[in-house]
Amino acid sequence: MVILYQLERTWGIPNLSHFCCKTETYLRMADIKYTVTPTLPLFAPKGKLPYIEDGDLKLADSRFIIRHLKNKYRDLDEELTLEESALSLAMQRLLEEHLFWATMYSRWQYTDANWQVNKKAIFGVMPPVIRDVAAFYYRRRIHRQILGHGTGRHSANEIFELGMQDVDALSACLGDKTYFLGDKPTSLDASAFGFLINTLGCPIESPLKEHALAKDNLRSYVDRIKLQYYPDL
Ligand SMILES: N[C@@H](CCC(=O)N[C@@H](CS)C(=O)NCC(=O)O)C(=O)O
Repeated sequence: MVILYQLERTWGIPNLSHFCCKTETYLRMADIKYTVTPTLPLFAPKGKLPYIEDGDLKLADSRFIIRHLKNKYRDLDEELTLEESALSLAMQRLLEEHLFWATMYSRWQYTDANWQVNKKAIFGVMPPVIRDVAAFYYRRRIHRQILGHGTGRHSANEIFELGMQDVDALSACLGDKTYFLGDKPTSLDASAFGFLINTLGCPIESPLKEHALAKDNLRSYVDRIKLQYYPDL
């Protein structure tokens, strides 16, 4: 049985970590049995969540986890053509290596109101003094990551302009299809759901969220997948 280590659930969404949500969604879409253990990145083998245990195997990073799940349990991408596989990879990179940073900026840096919501969700369970110290150091760490990626060197308007381009591309790619690559879910949908719900479906306010909410197809895609795969939420 797979044990998924991820952040505690909050905000009425599967996970406030895009990557944890992606991984759990793959497990559910592929109908793989698993249990969840809430934890913090501090305790993860590579310092980031998610990671899994499967028997003697401990594996970090959603990409390696999903590769393992495909090999051992069920490959949601097995029917894709080479061209579809290439598109899937490119869109996942867009979601995970680009759009991700605009959403991180929204949560950790953009406004104090967003930071307070984010802080409460992640550090709220800690005792007051520890909470403030942990939040201060962790926020500094994430600011450095956003800067190191390059996103943090731009103005808010520029960051959201770049994020909106991603949202436009995702909306155009989905069109009126049920899933990104047709009528069956693939690993791209696990990723897209994880990142889109964390853009338009969480209580972090920004022009990027507004822009994504204005895309009817993305909004109903997220609602549909949430309803279908997370009826327990
Ligand atoms: N490439 C990794 C990225 C995982 C990742 O960035 N996880 C975030 C949570 S959304 C994390 O644990 N960050 C902690 C940190 O960077 O300190 C994956 O696909 O799993």
